[in-house]
Amino acid sequence: MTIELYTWGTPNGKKASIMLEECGLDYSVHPIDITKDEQFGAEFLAVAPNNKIPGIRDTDTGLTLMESGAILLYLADKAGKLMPTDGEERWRATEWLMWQMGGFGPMLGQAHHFHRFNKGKADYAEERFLKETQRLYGVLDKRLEGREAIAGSYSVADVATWPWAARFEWHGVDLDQFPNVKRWYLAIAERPAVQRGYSVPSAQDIPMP
Ligand SMILES: N[C@@H](CCC(=O)N[C@@H](CS)C(=O)NCC(=O)O)C(=O)O
Repeated sequence: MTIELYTWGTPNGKKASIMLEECGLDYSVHPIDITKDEQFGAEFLAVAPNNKIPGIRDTDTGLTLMESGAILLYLADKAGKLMPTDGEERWRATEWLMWQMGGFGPMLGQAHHFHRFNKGKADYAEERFLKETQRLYGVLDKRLEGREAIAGSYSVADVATWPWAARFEWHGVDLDQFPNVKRWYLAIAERPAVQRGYSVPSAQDIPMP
């Protein structure tokens, strides 16, 4: 196996497994059960010192990497796939990958924390993160108007963003209100590599709006 993937069944973990499937790279899966604090174990910390999944080790080179955005760029580079090599599309893919890493991930994650798991404990936080989630979906919907994929053609930007959109029920989003996102979401859900990658480390059905 070329890539050892340390992961769990969350959006950030699924980004990496979907990317590995899309790139057709050989990989082995090491489940890190974050509900049992396995992310604090020494073996995992040697790969991902921030104690958050996903992490990878490339057995060809010995390189270890944490941070899903960096992992996607590394795999794109290694396989020569899903990252435009030049021109505006390259920078759009980079821009929207950063948008996902800084917004459409952290904000949605906070919405899950306050709205789904700790409802009623902090009204201000619930309202703030649900509102921010709606705003981010509006931005994505506008970006996808007249486009099949975020950067033009399917890229790391879509691989990063899609698994978070798959949690639409958790952050209280009705995809019918974001028709371009819904069309994009359903098209990507049809991809065999996405279906395989979504079921890592264990089988899971893709949520359907
Ligand atoms: N910025 C990181 C975030 C990773 C992250 O938040 N991972 C979560 C699961 S989605 C985790 O491992 N949480 C365990 C913990 O917080 O202890 C990335 O994109 O890789």
